[in-house]
Amino acid sequence: MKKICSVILALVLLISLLPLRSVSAAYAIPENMQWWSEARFGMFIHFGSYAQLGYGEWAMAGKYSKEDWQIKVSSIFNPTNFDAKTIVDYAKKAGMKYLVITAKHHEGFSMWDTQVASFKDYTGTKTYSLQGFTAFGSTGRDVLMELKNACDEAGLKFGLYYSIIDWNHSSQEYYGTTNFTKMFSMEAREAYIKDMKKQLKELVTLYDPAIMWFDGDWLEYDGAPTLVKWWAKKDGQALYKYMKTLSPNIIVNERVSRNFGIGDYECPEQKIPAAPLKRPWETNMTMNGSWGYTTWGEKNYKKLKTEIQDFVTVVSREGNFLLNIGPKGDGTMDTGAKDTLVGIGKWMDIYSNSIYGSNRNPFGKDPVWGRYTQKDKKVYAHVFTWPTTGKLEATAIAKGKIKRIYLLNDSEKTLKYSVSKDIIKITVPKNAPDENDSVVVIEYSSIPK
Ligand code: H79
Repeated sequence: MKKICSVILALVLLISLLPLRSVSAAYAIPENMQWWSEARFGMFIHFGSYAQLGYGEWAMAGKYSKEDWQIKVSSIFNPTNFDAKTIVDYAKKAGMKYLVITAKHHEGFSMWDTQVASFKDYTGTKTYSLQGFTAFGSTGRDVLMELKNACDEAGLKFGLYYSIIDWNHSSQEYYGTTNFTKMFSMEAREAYIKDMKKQLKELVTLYDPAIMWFDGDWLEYDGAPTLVKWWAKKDGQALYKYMKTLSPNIIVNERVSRNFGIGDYECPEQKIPAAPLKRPWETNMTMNGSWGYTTWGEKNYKKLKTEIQDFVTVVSREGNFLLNIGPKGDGTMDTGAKDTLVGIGKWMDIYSNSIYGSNRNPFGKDPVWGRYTQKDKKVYAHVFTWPTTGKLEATAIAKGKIKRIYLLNDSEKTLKYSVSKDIIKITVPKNAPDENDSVVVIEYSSIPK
């Protein structure tokens, strides 16, 4: 009896010491976010009157009065070469499945024909919007609707960005880079929040966006509102609820009031988390360090390799990638943006099966040579550094039965391999099939639950 007991004890000990190699369980994805979670890749567009200065979307901050900015910048905004179809074509060819464009950024210029009375110029007579304040818009052009229509036609989902802070609105003013705006009175605060909600209702009614992407909420404040800390957690919770009453299936990011767990997903900005987060997430990133168009950004585009590997890294941690373009003042994209989109598209043409609908790295830790994604019974080995030895060492899913191993760019041909313990040694060609990320598919016939 004693002997049996100690054998059992030894067995239990042994099992508990074995490395955990089962497929990691992901968080549940709600029904309305299913498409978003499978999409994995979207286009962010920062476009507003600031684009013509080539100084980014923060160009107004601390440099122009409301009046100056309105007259010298917004009133002459004339993006005559803006062509929604071209932009959506580039997005689609890149493999992007959704698009989010700035309806209103911090400087407060409405890119749609808002009828909410308090969004006015400094004289209080003209509506401060593309249609109410520019010759371009007064002819009836509506760049948001043009994009929405192009998206519908191409089968992309359409989303809008909306800034909670508003450097132009009469309720508040720019107040430095820690608080961003300051309210003039508590009554002004109440009235602004009401009007902001009216604008959001307009946006939902006009464009029926699939995503509402908030920003300008940085206070992370869980207290009673003051003139400086005027946007608090409670306001974010109320805003989130309000959006769902306007449109039950709309997807709302966490920036209704960030870092309180509100909203449908987290949005790390310009960074990739080291591991999957505890709920759905999306990294938003620039191609060149700038959101709104900048002259210096034009010469500062990241390498295609970096873009593709960042994208794959995000997907390997079960995130989405929202990659930004900042069209120029005339509405056209610069060469760097176009080249990047075309380059990613060429890679996606061959490798997108390893991206759409795929899950996190089932092993947790990244392999030394790259990343893993997984979908159904396939583990995709994304090889950033191709082996010089002709052998790739990959991790096997414990007790999984391997069916076949092949290159995603040449799926007819089977690769030779051997398995020892949990290491699969795969014989691969001498040269990397893709200089940015080659994908080896390890297909299983069964994977234990
Ligand atoms: O819309 C884009 C940015 O304008 C907005 N979010 C993305 C999606 C944003 N990014 N960071 N911030 C807002 C917070 C402000 C950061 C700042 Fe600065 C750093 C303010 C002052 C220093 C960046 C550099 C903006 C102005 C100078």
